Amino acid sequence: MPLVEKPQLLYNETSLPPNREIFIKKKECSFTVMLCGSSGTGKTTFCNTLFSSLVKPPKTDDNFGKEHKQKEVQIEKTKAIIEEDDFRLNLTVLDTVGFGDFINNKDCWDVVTEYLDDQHEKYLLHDQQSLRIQRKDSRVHVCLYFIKPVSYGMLPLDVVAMKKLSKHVNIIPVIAKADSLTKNELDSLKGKINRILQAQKIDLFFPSAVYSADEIARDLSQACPFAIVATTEAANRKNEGKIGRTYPWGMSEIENNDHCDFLKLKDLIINNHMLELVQSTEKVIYERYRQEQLTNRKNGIPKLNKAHYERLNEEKAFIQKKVEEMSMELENTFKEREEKLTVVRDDLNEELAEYHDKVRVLETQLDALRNYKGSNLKK
Ligand SMILES: Nc1nc2c(ncn2[C@@H]2O[C@H](COP(=O)(O)OP(=O)(O)O)[C@@H](O)[C@H]2O)c(=O)[nH]1
Ligand SMILES: [Mg+2]
Repeated sequence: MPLVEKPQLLYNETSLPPNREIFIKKKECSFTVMLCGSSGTGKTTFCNTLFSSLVKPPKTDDNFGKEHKQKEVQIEKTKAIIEEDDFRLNLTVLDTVGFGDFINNKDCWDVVTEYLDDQHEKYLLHDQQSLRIQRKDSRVHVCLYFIKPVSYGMLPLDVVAMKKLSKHVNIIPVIAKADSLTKNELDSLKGKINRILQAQKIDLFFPSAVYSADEIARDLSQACPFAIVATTEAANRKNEGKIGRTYPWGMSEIENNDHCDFLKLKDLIINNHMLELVQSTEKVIYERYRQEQLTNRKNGIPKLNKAHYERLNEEKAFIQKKVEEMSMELENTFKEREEKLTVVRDDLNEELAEYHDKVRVLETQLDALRNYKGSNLKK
């Protein structure tokens, strides 16, 4: 797993939470963010833009298309230490490489939900140890789900995957590459996505007014799904103090609320609600996992994961096949025996019929003899 210690700054400032003094007294905190969406939706670019640093290496000609060589979704972990003044953020970024990239994407969220649960499980096991100070926390605090900027809304995969993931992690939907849509298209797409999310009762993360002012929290909630624009090319970044993607006809500014919701999302994740995301993971998501596991599992029995299920299913399929083979074999043996017995029975019946004929002939001969003897005696 790559560790980028003090990654190269993209513009001369970092993006650490300004409310960090309330956040953590020990001048250090760990934050894990997951980026979920298909390749090319701009996950890497957005992550680097959000943390203003080259946290994840952008695609090069060498690693281009490597995600398409894998058979299954892979969770790629990158760690970075971002420091500002006295504060240190231990950042972990998880990329879901290959998610939604296959022809058949059925169950591709399983790898992700399995990973999320595994981290809860590790924490649960550490929680049950006597020395809890040493416990490591690899739980994921937020998952940004990247939706493609297409006018029809969301793919069925997005709906199902978000529904599944929302039970395991704080989920925030984002509309990737918002600069490829006009304002009207973007508004209409947001409306469509919100209607689908509500109809499907997908449980998203919404900021509460406890961590920021009432209106800010409301404004952030209303901006969901967040339309984002991102760039890492230094040349595009500072144009008269503006950061954005430049086009021959103008610039799509990243830090302009009229162009996209990047600043709002940054407010939500870093500036005002990072602590809320961490606490919601602890108090809602982990607590739900803990209760579920401790009520459904006997003490000391490890959690069954996908590999276990697969092994159990394989064993079940093997036994089923064996039983089917044995019953087929038995049926064939019965059939063979039945056929042999029928042949023997038919032979015996034929023999019996022959004997009957012989008896009948003998009886007629006997009758004839008796009649002959009777007529001779009368004479
Ligand atoms: N138009 C536009 N292109 C973007 C944006 N973000 C990223 N890209 C481009 O999309 C391509 C794929 O981005 P990348 O971050 O590697 O996607 P990933 O595969 O999801 O990590 C790159 O060429 C980026 O420059 C955006 O907001 N708008
Ligand atoms: Mg990437």
